[in-house]
Amino acid sequence: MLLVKLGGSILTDKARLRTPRKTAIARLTKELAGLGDDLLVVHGAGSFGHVLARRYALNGPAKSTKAKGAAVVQRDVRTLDAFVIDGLLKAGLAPVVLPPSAVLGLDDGRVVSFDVAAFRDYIYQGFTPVTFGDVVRDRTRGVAVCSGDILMLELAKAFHPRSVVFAADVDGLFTADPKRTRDAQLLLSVGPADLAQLDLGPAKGADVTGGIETKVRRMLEIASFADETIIVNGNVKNRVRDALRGRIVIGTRVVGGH
Ligand code: IP8
Repeated sequence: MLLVKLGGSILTDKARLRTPRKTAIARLTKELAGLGDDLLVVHGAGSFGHVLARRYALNGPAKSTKAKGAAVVQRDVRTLDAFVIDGLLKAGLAPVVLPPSAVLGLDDGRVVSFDVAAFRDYIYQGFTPVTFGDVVRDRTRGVAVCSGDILMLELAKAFHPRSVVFAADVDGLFTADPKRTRDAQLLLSVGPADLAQLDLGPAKGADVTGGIETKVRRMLEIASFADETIIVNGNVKNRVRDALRGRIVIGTRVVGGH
């Protein structure tokens, strides 16, 4: 089993509301065809999710007014998902959409239900399940934002993938933000003990689903359920494909406490 997350920053222009990067989506979806193993695809929300989720305070406390904002963001992330599905169909795969709003429930941000059988059954039938960052029901908050990273963790726990690949818009994890610090060094591997080396300060314009620290901690947990976990640059042609094929590529290997 292979598990990939296509980050929202490569699929969309994160600074412009609802702006897909269509060429990148077409190329990346093509890279996911012909891998010779079952595949689960997760993608981020990018500017189809984060901008309005913040504006409508969808991660905040329960309020009767949240439903309308949530419905808009749910529609928007499905719009982005449709571009991904289109690409996967053109690449010759049989994608099936399993939206978190339908298959996952939270309680104060923690997963309390997840319909893993839907994923298992579709895989068995030869489909490629696709899911994404979404707005879902939450027992405490009414509704809440659910990052695609949460789906990555649930799927890793359930399927113990051979390979997990995170496609980012940089080469991997760095000692500092590579977009702001010129001498930031790429980390070839990161484990729980390396957290202290990272400059985990609040990133500018951090996602509504948390900053880099939350993401790295979750990746370490995901890595503990997989044989190999790597963060690679999805903007570089064939890097995601090669990483999923098990080739040695530039990136940061994530080593969880097995
Ligand atoms: O981009 C965020 O998912 P992510 C989901 O995978 C929304 O963190 C709706 C902002």
